[in-house]
Amino acid sequence: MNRNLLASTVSQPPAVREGSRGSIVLGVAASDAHVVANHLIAMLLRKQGFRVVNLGACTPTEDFMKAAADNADDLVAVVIGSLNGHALEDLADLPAQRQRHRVTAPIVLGGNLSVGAVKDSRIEERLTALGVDCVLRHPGQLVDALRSLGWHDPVLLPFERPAVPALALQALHAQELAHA
Ligand code: B12
Repeated sequence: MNRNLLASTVSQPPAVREGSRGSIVLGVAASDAHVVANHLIAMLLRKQGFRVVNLGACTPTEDFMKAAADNADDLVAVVIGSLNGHALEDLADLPAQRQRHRVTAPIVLGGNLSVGAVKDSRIEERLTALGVDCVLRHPGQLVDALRSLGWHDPVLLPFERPAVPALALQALHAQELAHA
């Protein structure tokens, strides 16, 4: 097979801006004014090496999808927070807007997703039916969730480098020395 043709058929990871693990479009759902968790999550993600496009509170679904389309070249995910309990209503137009702006990146949702002390047990199922790919409880779960959604991390931060390969190499080296 022609080399160029072969290269073009092999799926390539998205181009990533220098010094970044990729872009994340972040914000809070349309009717929701709670900003504290949003600011903390933006800080956390930036510290973890992501480029964050933070749309802030009260962001209509269409704005999330427009920003996703504008940043599609290295987009890792669209991360939406919702605390006031109206996630289902706020994201009702997600299927249409996602299709309209041709967004293929995963949609991650987190926060306090339904109203009242007794939570709607079918909320995750309903949100998934709208096209939400992943529902999380805590922002600390984000990086692992992104990996499980198929994101290929271009950067391994020092504290994330697995210790096992280094130890395995040392053991192999010791074995080689013993047999020398
Ligand atoms: C501060 C506050 C407000 C402030 C917000 C100020 C501002 N600009 O941010 C004001 C006074 C404006 C407000 C208004 C309202 N609020 Co209010 N508010 C709170 C309060 C006291 C704290 C929220 C907060 O900032 N916490 C700090 C952050 C860091 O923690 P957190 O929000 O719990 O987030 C954690 C997780 O949820 C999760 N998380 C959050 N977002 C995301 C996103 C992702 C992607 C992920 C993975 C995880 C995640 O991670 C965080 C860390 O663990 C909570 C009660 C409480 N004690 O939690 C109520 C609360 C959120 N509010 C509530 C309500 C009902 C309202 C109002 C509807 C009240 C009213 N009748 O007007 C309005 C809604 C306004 C609107 N349009 O959204 C309810 C929601 C209930 C529900 N969902 O069933 C709560 C829980 C109070 C309650 N017990 O009833 N509120």
